[in-house]
Formats: sequence, structure tokens, C-alpha cells
Amino acid sequence: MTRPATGIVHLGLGAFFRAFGCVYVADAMAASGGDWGILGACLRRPDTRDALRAREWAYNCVSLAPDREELRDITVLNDVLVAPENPQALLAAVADPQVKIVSLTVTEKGYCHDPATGALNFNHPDIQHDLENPLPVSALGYLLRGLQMRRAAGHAPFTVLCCDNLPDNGTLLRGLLLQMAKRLDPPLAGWIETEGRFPCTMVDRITPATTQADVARISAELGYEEAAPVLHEPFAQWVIEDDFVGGQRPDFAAAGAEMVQSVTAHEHMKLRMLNGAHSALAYLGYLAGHESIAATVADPAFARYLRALWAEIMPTVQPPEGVDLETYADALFARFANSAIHHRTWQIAMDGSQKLPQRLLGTLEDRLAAGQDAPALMLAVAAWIRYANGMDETGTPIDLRDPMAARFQEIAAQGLTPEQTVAAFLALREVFPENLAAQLRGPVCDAARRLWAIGASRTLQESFP
Ligand code: CS2
Repeated sequence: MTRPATGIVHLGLGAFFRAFGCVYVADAMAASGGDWGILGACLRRPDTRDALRAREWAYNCVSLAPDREELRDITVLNDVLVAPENPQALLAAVADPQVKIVSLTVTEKGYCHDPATGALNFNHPDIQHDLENPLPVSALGYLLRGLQMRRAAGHAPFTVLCCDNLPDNGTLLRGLLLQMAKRLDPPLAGWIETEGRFPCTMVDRITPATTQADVARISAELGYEEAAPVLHEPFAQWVIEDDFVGGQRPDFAAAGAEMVQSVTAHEHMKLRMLNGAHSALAYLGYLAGHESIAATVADPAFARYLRALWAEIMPTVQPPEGVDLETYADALFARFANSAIHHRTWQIAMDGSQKLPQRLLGTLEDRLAAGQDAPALMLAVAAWIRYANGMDETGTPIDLRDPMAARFQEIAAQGLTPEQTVAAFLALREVFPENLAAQLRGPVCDAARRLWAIGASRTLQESFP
């Protein structure tokens, strides 16, 4: 089989990008051609590369509607590298002038920034390493060294296409890279400032982690060993700022993406209404013993709470042109309720310290500034604190995944009251700006007292009847 040449390097080849970006790029090439094959890079573990190798980087996407499943073979990957095994090879790929776009999905914590302020964390070990060594470990390091090599060779830069759930993601990433470049190589910073392109994007497709049971089931259906399927909902939305170096990009519009001047309205709506609700449901749902988002919203107390939460969020959202927020919320509800998707509350609960600011705290700030109360949002913050404190309602330790987990454990080890626990968490300046923390203290303590005393389910029944 001949495949199109590689035009895109993707950093962070997880399930999400394979279920989303790869599919758009495959559709764009099917519609309009172009050399947009993708070289995927796993930045840490080899598992995905190992699973994809047997089928020469082809894999099935499994679209799960409540009543029907569709499989589709995706053959857009040309190669997969594991960065720590061979950083030179990945750098060479990023520096290759045939590559026009370097896209990335490295999750919130992959940006090594301070979530509350958006500033680069120069104390982050990966950033320190990448400023001192020519072979990087972080995504930012690969982008920076790759751009440095392009400039040294007299080539144009690649477009940096950020596909993570961060506000104004391209602009944020540009700022982080510039901070690094100013330390490492100030003329490079100037070049990136004038020549670099960092379109913002809003990405949306619910993609739960693939399990071993999924692999076995899909392989049986296909009649061959499919070691790396990705499962996803039928829905997908990609809104992209149309700002690429030399205008060079796949025909994303032919694949159904919306090419726009500014994605801000879309991005804020999605982060606050979808991801904000996801995180609130993940913490409360997990505490109440619900395994998945679908199971959580099937519980009437949670469905009522979700509507109350959206009622608080919507007045803070400036809808994109032509979008009705109530209709958007109804569609979200149906997506969350899709029982064919087993999206674990535990999975979404991960990395809360990196997610809370843009998902819940900005919304809270806006409501407080407008003199509005926000009981549903305050309860979500209290639920995160209860979760991050490390013990579920049955007294079982939670398998907590968060870059700040060690700090949470120090707090938990002090054996504090709910009020003291809230105060200790609100003092984490990486997450809560000082002003906001002061305003949250009273209402979050009230919510926490209830959560600790009667648990998540009864708190919802009594507070959101
Ligand atoms: C989820 C997102 O894991 C999470 O934190 O909220 O991955 C969510 O499923 C996607 O953003 C949907 O587009």
C-alpha cells in the first residue's frame, strides 16, 4: 500500500487524537488529497506503539451510538516513535521541512505551566532539563528545539496546532514557548514571534480509555487481532483558527471542521459547559459510587444537579454566533447519557489541579463578580477537595492521579476537619488565586460540611431537590 508522505508530526499519540484528529486528516485527504500522513510520537510509554505495530500503524475507530456500533479502519499513521527511546529521531522528524504541522495532545499537565496564571513553571524538572540539554523530554522542548533547527537551516517554521482542552490553547502555548525561547535563545524568540503560527482550536469528542475487554471484543468482531482500537461517541466538533504558516494545511473544512477567525467563544462554551460539567459529575459521581458518566446522569438526583449547574454556567458564556445554549446543553445531556460509552468518572477525575481553573473557577469568578451565587459550582469545588483528600465515602483510599498528589497527601495526613481541609486546599496558589480563594471559603466550607456529613448523593437530593 502506498501512503501519502508525512506532513504532520503529532506529539502525544493517545486515544483522543487517534479517534479525532487522525480521522479528520484521513477525511480531508480522501476529499482533497495532499501529503498529510501523520508521524505519531508517544512522549513517555511504548504501549501504544507496541500495540499499533502489528497492523503497520492501522487501527480501527469504533463509533458507539446508544443502539449501534460502526467500525472504521484508519490508515493515516505512517510511523510511530517513542520519544525517550530515540529523541534524535523525533527531533529530526520535527525539523524536517516536509512537515508543515506539529500538532499536540499532551493533556493539561503536559504544558508544565501554572494552571492558575498560565505562566511557565521554570521549576518544572522537564523544563529545567530541556533548557539545559539539547535532547528534550517535554513537548515544549521538542517544539522549541525543532523550531531552532528550522531557523538554523533557513526553513520556515511548522505550524503548532494545539489540541488540548485549554483556554485560548494556541495563544497559551505560544506564550509558554516564547518564555522558554527568551531564556534559551532570544533571537529565536523574535523569529517565533514574527514567523510562528499557533492557531487556537476547540476540540470535542468523548473518547474513553480503551480496555482489554474492548480489545478482545473488537478483535472477535473483526476476526483478526486488533490490538489498538479506539472507542468514541459519534459526535465530533473541531473549530480551528485558520492561521497556518503559508496557509499550508489539510482541507479540514472538507472533513467537517469549522475554519474560523476566532475560536474563543466556542472554546469557552465547551470548556465551561462540557468539561466543567464533566469534572463536577466526575468528583460527585465517583464519591457517590458511580463508575461512569452515563451511570451518573442516569441517577435523577445527578440529572437535576447537572441542570442546576448549567443554569449557573450559561449566563457566563457568550455563545458563538448561531448557537443556542439551551439546545447545546440538551445535546450535551444526551451525549453524557449515551450508555454505550463507558467513560469512567475516575478517568475524568484525573489531574483536577490542572483542570479546575479553566473548567470551573473562571465561571465562579464571573458569577461572583456579577453578584450571583453559585451553589452548584461551589459544591463541585468541595467535591474535588473531598476527592483530592484521598478517601472515598466508604473509607477506601482513592487511586489519585494528579501532578500535585504529593501536596494533597501532606494535607490529608494532618487529619483536619472539613473546614480546615477546605482552607488548606484553597491555599494552593497554583490552583486558586488569592482573591477567589477568599470568596470561596465560606460557601465551599458549607458544601464540604454537608458532603462529609451525609455524602454526595444525599447532599444532591437535599440541596437540589
Ligand atoms: C474529559 C474530556 O477527561 C476529561 O477530563 O472532560 O476528555 C472530554 O471527554 C473531552 O474534552 C470531550 O471533548
